[in-house]
Amino acid sequence: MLVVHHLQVSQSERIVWLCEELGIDYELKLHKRDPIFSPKSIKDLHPLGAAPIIQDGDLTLAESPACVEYIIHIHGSGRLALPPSHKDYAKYLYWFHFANGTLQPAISRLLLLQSAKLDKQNDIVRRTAERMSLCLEHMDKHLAKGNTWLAGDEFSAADILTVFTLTTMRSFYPLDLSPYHNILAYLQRVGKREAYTRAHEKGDPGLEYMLEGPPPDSFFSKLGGKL
Ligand SMILES: N[C@@H](CCC(=O)N[C@@H](CS)C(=O)NCC(=O)O)C(=O)O
Repeated sequence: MLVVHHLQVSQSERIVWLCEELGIDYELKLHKRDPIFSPKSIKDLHPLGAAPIIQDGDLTLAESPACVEYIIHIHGSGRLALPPSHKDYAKYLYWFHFANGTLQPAISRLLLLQSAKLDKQNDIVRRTAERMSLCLEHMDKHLAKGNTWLAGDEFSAADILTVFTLTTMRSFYPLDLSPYHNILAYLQRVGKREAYTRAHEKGDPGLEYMLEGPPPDSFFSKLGGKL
């Protein structure tokens, strides 16, 4: 049985969502942050102690895109991955890798700089914020060109990898998506997917849905502002 370790309020929500979209059998193990980083139960599973982590027989695997590809190809008969013969294969590949190669690092850098309490006018802070805006404008324009989903007409693993950065990650860094109307319409489509709602209720029951423009409540403030 495939086991999915989900650190609550984290990017491992992607793997829960993937399993729900594929409708496969899996065992979900929930882990709570302690108080912000991984608890010992996650650290014991993998040298880096970061979620997601999946286990399948003797295999223990980390890294979101690796977990996604493994589950799709080993347990999902290739569903939600566009094959090389598909007309939108290159689009699929691009957005699949954009999620963890560009978008998530961009917001993570902002989060780090926020923690360093640098002035907003600091050159590095300004350039990093501009880079984030460029990423969002790029995605917004892509969605405006009639792309219902990131790879075109078909919902795919590229969407599953991307949505965390646009939603739950904003409770760590207060990104305002209000100017990006096409991203907001896209997030509304995501919110209507039953598998997304099921994953949310199983993985993070009680956590607000962060599908609207203004930044959601900060995760840190929910912890009483303490690190
Ligand atoms: N590149 C990894 C990053 C994994 C990662 O940093 N996960 C975060 C959750 S958002 C985590 O486990 N943080 C807690 C910690 O590092 O202690 C992936 O895509 O899976």
